[in-house]
Amino acid sequence: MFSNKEAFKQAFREQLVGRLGKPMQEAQAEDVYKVLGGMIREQVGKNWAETNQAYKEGQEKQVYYFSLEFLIGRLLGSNLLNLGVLDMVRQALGELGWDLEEIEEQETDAGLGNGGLGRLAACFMDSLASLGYAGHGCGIRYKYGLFEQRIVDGNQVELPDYWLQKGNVWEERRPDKKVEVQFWGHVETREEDGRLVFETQDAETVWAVPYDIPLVGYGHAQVNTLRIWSAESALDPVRGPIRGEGGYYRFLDYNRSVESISAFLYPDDSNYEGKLLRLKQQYFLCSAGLQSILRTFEKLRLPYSQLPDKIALHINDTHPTLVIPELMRILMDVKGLGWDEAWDITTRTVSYTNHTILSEALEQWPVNMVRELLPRVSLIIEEINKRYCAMLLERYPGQDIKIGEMAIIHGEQIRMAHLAIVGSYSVNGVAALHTQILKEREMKPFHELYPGRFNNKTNGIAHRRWLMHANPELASLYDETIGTRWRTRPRELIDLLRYSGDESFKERLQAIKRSNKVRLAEQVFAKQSVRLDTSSIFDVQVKRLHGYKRQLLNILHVMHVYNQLKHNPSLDVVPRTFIFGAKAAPGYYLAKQTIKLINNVADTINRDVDVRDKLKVVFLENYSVSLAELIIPAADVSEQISTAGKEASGTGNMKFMMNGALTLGTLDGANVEMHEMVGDDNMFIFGMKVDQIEAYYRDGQYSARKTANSDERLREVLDQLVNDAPFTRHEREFEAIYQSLIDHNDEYFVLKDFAAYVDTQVHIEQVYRNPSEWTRRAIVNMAHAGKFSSDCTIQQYAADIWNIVPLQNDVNKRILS
Ligand code: 26V
Repeated sequence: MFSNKEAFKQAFREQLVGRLGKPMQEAQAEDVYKVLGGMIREQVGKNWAETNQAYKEGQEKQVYYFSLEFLIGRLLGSNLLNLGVLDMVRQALGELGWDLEEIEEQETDAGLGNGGLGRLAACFMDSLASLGYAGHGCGIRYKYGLFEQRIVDGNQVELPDYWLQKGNVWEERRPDKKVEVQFWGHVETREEDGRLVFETQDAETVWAVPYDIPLVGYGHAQVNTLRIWSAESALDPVRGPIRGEGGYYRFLDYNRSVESISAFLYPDDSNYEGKLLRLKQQYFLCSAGLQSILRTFEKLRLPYSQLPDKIALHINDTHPTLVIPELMRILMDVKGLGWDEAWDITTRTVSYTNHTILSEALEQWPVNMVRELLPRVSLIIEEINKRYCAMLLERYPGQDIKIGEMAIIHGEQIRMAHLAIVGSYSVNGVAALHTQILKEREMKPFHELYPGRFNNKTNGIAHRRWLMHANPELASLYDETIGTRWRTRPRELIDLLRYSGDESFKERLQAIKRSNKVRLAEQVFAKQSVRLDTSSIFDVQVKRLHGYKRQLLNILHVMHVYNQLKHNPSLDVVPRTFIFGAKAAPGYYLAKQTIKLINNVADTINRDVDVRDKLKVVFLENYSVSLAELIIPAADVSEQISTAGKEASGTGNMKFMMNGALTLGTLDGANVEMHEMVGDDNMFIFGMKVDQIEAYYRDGQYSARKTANSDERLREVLDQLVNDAPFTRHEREFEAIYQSLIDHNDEYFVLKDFAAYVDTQVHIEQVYRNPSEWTRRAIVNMAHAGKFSSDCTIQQYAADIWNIVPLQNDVNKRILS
């Protein structure tokens, strides 16, 4: 049906009419979306079934990526692209009077993630499938994804994101594959044939029901699976325990409480809270995922000692760390293996990625909570800790403090990162600098104990979504200029370097940037009634709102630019548009205040006719994957300005680079590697380095107040946070921000880096005045961005961690046959 355009049109018409039960002319965009999605889904189905059949034979080692988050966004466009029918379908629909972009917009984003960590998981799924690896995702089918953000009077208001309201054409519910997950109860032990047997009594059992989403690769026939789990009550309404008077209502109440396990995604990605429901979610995912994986493995009829040869289990941060004790439990209690053998298998199967060193985000679960909710798993964790500490004691006799620091259980808390390190064979950081900090500081004693276990895998992004799909004009220009091989070998983008002096190529790039800016400006006007000047510099910071990401530094600079223009109206500046997009955790007061500040500043500036042609500020509501796809291709300047040492990698930085924006950044996360590739000339680096920051944290010599007092520009903007003009709507409105900077001594060195930031912004303006030079720098960046394709990252995970190879060609052929 997709072999040629006419056949597609024919099939499409038939299906649309069949679905509508009325003439085609009456179809709405949503109908078209549903029909098209259904057709794609059906087309994929055959290859999916064949792939699963091939995998069942057990030749390929399977990777399972466990993650509490998969921020996949929309699938229609990327599926069309990966199936190689995007252009044909766009044309066909056009001939039928439909605009594909409008159809794509009918799809609700699957926002099952907070930010970088969840989006990375989604990019990895794309690369695994596109490179022909047998790699799958294992997650939770949250009924509500990350909240929808509304801005009301400048404040963030959170609305539930009921993304499934209009149905989900991609998923397949698989009730036949459901498994039981147990909570609560108590453990009884008895001896059987000289072995200790553990049994959990009076546990509460819930159903985990999987929904499968096909993962289509680009240029590969095989289709992998993202399996997301939903919690359902296992109570029998007829024979179950809840009967009698009021029984029906209690039955419904109970069902709802079970369903709450997969009801929503926790929206705080930077602050750990020991919430029981979150622990339930984590165990639910680990137990359900493992059971289904082991069921598949058992069909191979191999001994469990071969599990590590056939299966790799990867945990995305510590959130799914319970995979480790849960695998131990199943191997021992269900499969009858002894401790040593189970431990050997587990630690040869599990690998772990660390995504943050922010101490406030490190997970620790109260021993008591785990003991009650997961009594058997808790015994296993205690045993792991006991054996591990005994080993430490042997190795470090008399060093009790060190052993306490390294223990898994300490002060009645289970430190999940320690459990993840001890129970896995590989621990990786997500950028070179981050890994170095892990090895030399944060996890130093572990690195000394297990030197071979630590490694770096710098993050990457799916260039198919972030370049080919988000910026099709740019992608076509590349095809024309260097051929199409970069689409599957992104490092070949390096060939663009040859055109860095080619003026006609530069002009075409500039035209594409302009048209992307126009596209964004149209949307901004439609949604927020703000008119953007598309010849101004689009200076963009889009990412979660957090103190360490320093949106505050950005907005203080904007305030300063405004002040300058007010003091000196004839000042010759390059017109600028500052664009923000960010969601704040609902309980993070300072982050929400920062959003309010940005909106106040935007309001004041955008209304002021004095600066009308020079300055605009917009805060884009509800930043999401699909909004990112619109914003990033339109950016000139990419703001990556975290306090050095705090941003593990960043992935937005890579998306902007790939779309030809120049980075204004600190030497943090993957910025460091970008800088190594493109050099000082092609990036705007400023601010303190990790070592300097470290030194200040150590010796306590930093005085924010002194820094503020010695800089008139800072005094002025700080004053404007609390005085009643021009950005505040009432006196002391931003007192809390002021206090965080002055009274609490500016934890993230916003004031310390202010001067350097301002200078660098001036430098940016100078370079922008020379379009040819600006574009030359953009080309250098785009040419080097191929290294940041997640294809490269996944190849390294495959070779160094998972020990897998791509599907053999004959399997591919069979799938196609
Ligand atoms: C942490 C927590 C803490 C407990 C409550 C729920 C929750 C949910 C998510 C997270 C994740 C925080 C870690 C994270 O997102 N790290 C980001 O990972 C990106 C991908 O590796 C990386 O590029 C960013 O620099 C890093 O901040």
